[in-house]
Amino acid sequence: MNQPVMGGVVSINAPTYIKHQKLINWVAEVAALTKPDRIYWCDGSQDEYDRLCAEMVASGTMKKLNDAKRPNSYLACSDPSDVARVEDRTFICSEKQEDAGPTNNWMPPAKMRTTLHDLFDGCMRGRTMYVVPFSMGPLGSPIAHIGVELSDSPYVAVNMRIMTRMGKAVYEVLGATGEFVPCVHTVGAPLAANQKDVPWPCNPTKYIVHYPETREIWSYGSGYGGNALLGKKCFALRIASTMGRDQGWLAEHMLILGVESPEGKKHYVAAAFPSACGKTNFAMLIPPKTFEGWKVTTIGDDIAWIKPGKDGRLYAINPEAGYFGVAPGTNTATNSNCMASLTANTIFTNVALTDDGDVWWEGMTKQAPDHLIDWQGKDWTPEIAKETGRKAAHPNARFTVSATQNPVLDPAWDDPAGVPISAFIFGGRRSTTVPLVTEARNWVEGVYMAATMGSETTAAAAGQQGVVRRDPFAMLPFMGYNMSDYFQHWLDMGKKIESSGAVQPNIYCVNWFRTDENGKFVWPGFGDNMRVLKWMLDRIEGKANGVENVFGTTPEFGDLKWDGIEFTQQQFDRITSIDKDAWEAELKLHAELFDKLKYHLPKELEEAKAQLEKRLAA
Ligand code: SAT
Ligand code: MN
Repeated sequence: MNQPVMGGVVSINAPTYIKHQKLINWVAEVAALTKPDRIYWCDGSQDEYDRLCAEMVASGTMKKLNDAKRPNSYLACSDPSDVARVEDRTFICSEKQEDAGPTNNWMPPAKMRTTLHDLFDGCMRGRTMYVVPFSMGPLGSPIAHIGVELSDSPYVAVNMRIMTRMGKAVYEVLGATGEFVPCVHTVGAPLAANQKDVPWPCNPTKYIVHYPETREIWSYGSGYGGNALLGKKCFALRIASTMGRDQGWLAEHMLILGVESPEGKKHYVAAAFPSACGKTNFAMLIPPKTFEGWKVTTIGDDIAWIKPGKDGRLYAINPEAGYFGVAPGTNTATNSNCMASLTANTIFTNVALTDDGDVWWEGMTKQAPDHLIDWQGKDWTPEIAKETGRKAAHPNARFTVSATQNPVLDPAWDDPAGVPISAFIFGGRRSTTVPLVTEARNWVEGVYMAATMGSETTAAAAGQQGVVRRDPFAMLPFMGYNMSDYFQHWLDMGKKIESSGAVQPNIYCVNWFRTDENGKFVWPGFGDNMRVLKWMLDRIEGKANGVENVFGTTPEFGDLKWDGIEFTQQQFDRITSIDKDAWEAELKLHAELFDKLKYHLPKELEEAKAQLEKRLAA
């Protein structure tokens, strides 16, 4: 279906199975602006995936890994300047600035449209425009929503096939008049006649733009992850959060996991952590051996869409169909389910290549191979690393893999009805101050905890790493509207559940990341997080004790199950102690945040803060 240029105007030639004239017109309009050489309509088939990958191998964008080692898998290495989301280039262009709020970059839509019009004019010259139809959520589910991404990156097309339900069947759901979110993406690197392409085209100028009112996404200049796979953060969080505000549901930066006790009692919990804080590991957790009979299963590892059910409870689906997870640090000890998922049919981005055509990243094995080609294509040896500190894999190197390869995928992961949520967990990366686990005494206190969450920044976003920033609900980079209105939306959801007579999910705040005087993590994390999870579930079931303190309810040492680990009361105190001075300083930061968010800031949260301060001073 590759169509040649005809008289300078590309032939649209939509497949006859597409009945949606508005969609076809929109594709024609974008093609007229961006001026690709060809339009290719993706059908989502395996054949097509294999063909596009083979083309990218031929063009140098990807390397095929050794089939004997890792069948049907590829390595793509990006331009060194295009390795993470670009938050300072991400815009929410609502009509009114206060609707984007103080945490988002904003520009009036009309002004942004003019800027983008100039940038997109001819931006796909010399390239193919891929039409990528996708469903976020099970095809045809009442909770799912459809998007169509037009992109000049074949890397985007194949990644979207793994990350979403992508292909021809989407057009059946759309019919002649169905709604879809239009997403336009370009790497911003048009090719002149006979100009040779580079392996990873991109542009130093970047724009990741959302128009919440018209529900459109325009992305310019990057081929990487959340900047380019527009179903993910752009649609499933930024645009979906505004849809959720308008329609009474939640789009959250949360993993969803199922936990089953030895007695066969099952709960689902949703947990929000900032990018690169271990959501994928938590979602695939393997309980310690001594937790015989406990089972953890995955619904999703990054995003949750949560809607009230007829019974008043909250039901969650994973809108995605794959995982775009952080590779470095992943190994058979930290996440053996993940390692098992990655044995085949995986796209790796920015990891290192071994001499026998496999992949490697820091932390994959105790001992690094003697020689590698690093993510920038340079020779790498442990000696070179020692001397220069150069990493073999980029710290934000990723894998893209289908959820169906996860050995602990929950049987309900694809259930259009979703799963009922018993608890919400909010966690940041904090080397000090925040204790291991705290249960909110009520919904408002829980919303306060989530709203004031702080976290040390990671490599998932361009910019300085390791500095504490407020990251409310782990949604700071992903909010599609005013953060204070979002807090209000959460408070309203709580009231709605309460008035329906259903039990509200418990809310917990956790911190796996407190360090000792040598900067080493005190809590072992990973599988041992099961100990905290079990306490939460026992609390929900009314079977576990805790003590009330200034912030909420916390377990004492004896309230957690310690079989199979040497962890002392002293170590426990280290990660649960509350340092009054540190908390006074912390509350000042909450005050700073609230001052920034004062427009529409819910009174209940100010009251929650005042009560906290009173208790802390007592
Ligand atoms: O680059 S992504 O946004 O897809 C990953 C992340 O930052 O969570
Ligand atoms: Mn994420």
